[in-house]
Amino acid sequence: MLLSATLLAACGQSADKTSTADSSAPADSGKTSAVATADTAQRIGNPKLLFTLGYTHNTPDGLALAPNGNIILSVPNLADNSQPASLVEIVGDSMRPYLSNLPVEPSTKKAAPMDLAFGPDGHLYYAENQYENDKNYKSRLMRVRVQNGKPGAVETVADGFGLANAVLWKGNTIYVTDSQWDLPDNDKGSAVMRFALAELNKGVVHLKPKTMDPHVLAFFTTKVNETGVDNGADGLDYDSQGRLYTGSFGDGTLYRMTLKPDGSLAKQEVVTTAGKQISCVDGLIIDRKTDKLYLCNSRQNAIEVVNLKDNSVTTLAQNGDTDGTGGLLDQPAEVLMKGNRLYISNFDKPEKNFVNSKSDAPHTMSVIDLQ
Ligand SMILES: [Ca+2]
Ligand SMILES: [Ca+2]
Ligand SMILES: [Ca+2]
Repeated sequence: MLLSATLLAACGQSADKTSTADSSAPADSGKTSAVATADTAQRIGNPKLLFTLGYTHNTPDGLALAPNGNIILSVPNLADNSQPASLVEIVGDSMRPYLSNLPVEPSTKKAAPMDLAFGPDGHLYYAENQYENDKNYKSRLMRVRVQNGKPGAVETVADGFGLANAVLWKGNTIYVTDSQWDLPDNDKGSAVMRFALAELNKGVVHLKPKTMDPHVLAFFTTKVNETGVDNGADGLDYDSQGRLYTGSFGDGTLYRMTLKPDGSLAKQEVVTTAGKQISCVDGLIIDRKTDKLYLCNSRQNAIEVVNLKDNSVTTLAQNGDTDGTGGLLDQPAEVLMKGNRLYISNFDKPEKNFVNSKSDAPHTMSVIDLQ
């Protein structure tokens, strides 16, 4: 029912635009663009407000399901990093502090936690994005030691990332996207890295920037468009067959990676989607019961659903420029599914030519209850 309604809404949008163009602005009819602007974006779906965060938590991002059923949210505060970054815990419809004294990177003096996930060892791992503080490979993969359900010491397990972004555990391997992994002859690079838990337990792994480091599983090149953003591989998850998916933040390309039994890369391919062209991929999650991939289209204030059985795209929710009041999407960055509920963090830190025009209060978390 929900998808039917979405399709009908999408059809209605096209019909309206066509008739408007025919009657009053024929010269513009060719500009019925794939990229919605603030003025033309149609309201689709019904995201609801979960809660608002104060200015001390101005940029919510990563989401991880904890073993006890609560959700851990990272707050890198990149929109206003005069406020320290932290991790908070979502309990029911409210939040409470989880870990507030994250270790800063020694040279930037900032912490910047992005995506996060609990490992098979029970500890919590988070990617760190120092790229906006220093582009010289200062980002890290961090581990929060968890004992009796409580967060304890935080330690570096790998460093030398350009912009560590999403993390994903699958068995005893952690996969990490680096949205800015460049090579000497390619400054539009990004990568999916992989690390075995056993290796992380031997000591800090030091990546070798601007090389095809042995931890690089797959490498990508961003096609820079009118946003000027060259960030590549971003969100990360795997489907019911164990195939990995990531998407490019800068150009919206969705990629599938098939692994060999030994974990090395067998095949890397572009997922050619049917229907809507996706212009930007931020955080994503796959419901492995249905093999539907839910992704944040940060640029268009939208949550898209890709049915991996036929690669069709439908828009679950979308709205124009907003401050996020009432739970409207305000540059969604990450999605997490728990039961039938989709949790959405609103990053609200726009780039050029994004529907979202400015970072503004309220700072918000949204939810969509799936049917
Ligand atoms: Ca770059
Ligand atoms: Ca806002
Ligand atoms: Ca906004």
